[in-house]
Amino acid sequence: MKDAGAILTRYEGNPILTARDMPYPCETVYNSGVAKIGDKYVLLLRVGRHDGRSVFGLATSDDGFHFDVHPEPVFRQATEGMFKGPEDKGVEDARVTQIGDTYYIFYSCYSSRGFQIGLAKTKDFLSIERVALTTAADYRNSVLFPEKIDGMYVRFERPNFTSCGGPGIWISYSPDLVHWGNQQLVMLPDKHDIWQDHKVGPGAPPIRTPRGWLSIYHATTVTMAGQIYRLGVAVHDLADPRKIIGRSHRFILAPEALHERVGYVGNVVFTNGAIAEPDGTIKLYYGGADTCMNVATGRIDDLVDLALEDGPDTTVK
Ligand code: BMA
Repeated sequence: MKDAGAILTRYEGNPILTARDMPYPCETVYNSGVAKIGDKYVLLLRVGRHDGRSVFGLATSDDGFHFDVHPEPVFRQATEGMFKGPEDKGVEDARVTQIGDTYYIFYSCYSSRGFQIGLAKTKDFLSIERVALTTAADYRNSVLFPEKIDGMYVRFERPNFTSCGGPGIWISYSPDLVHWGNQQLVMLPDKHDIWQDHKVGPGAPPIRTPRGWLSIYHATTVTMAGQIYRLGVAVHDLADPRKIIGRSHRFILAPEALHERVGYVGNVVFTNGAIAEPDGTIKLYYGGADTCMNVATGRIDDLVDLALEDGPDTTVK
């Protein structure tokens, strides 16, 4: 069993994208959704512009490490219709799940009323179509499972409210991706683990493994210098992902490099997606200090081993 801190290896060329690499003016580029179209790696970038709002940019790569950035943003706040009000302060933190040849994107619609989760879809990331507002305010993020379970689409979601034991991960189900119901709490901050005692939320969309759904999630604790964002791992039952059959008491990634510790929001590593490769490795993409994009690699089996070693989660009774 590898030490938790040795499971992921940071790419030596990090950060892979910064504002200086962008072909249009921006302050930050981070928290990107990820996908593969054929052999091409795709990042749907969260790009912070000089009005403080975020838009989505696009970057593509042949190797997953060196990215070319599309000359213009590909998705901006809505200027008409149902999404206009909810996206008044921009669009943030895309999470991408491929089902068939369609890529579904859950993203945060940000306004003075808080956050709602929007659903959009695309086949090429150049033309992205809005589908639905899938929550009321105030929900920060959602990740869609890549397949139906018992005939229903499934997602993890994180409401912003702090009742029910703290900001935690919930599950919900949908027959059509638009209407979501049967919400249930599945994971809470663990009061015994300092690094994840304040907030937990979904990170990368779940990855199917023979031993369960691998969930890489974000977790925080509060310090005198604000919250520290780290990444943790859990494994959920394949047939019923409400059951967490393993959750590690140790984190797999913490702010360490200077560009992860210093930036727009310091001491943050935050993931919106990972690519599971056919050889059993993973490329985990993550924002550093809400300012730049990074990637780390590891073995899926090592992450699953780590989560299962500490046994089932007991934070939700
Ligand atoms: C979360 C989200 C993320 C951000 C993180 C750290 O609540 O807003 O987009 O990376 O805070 O600031």
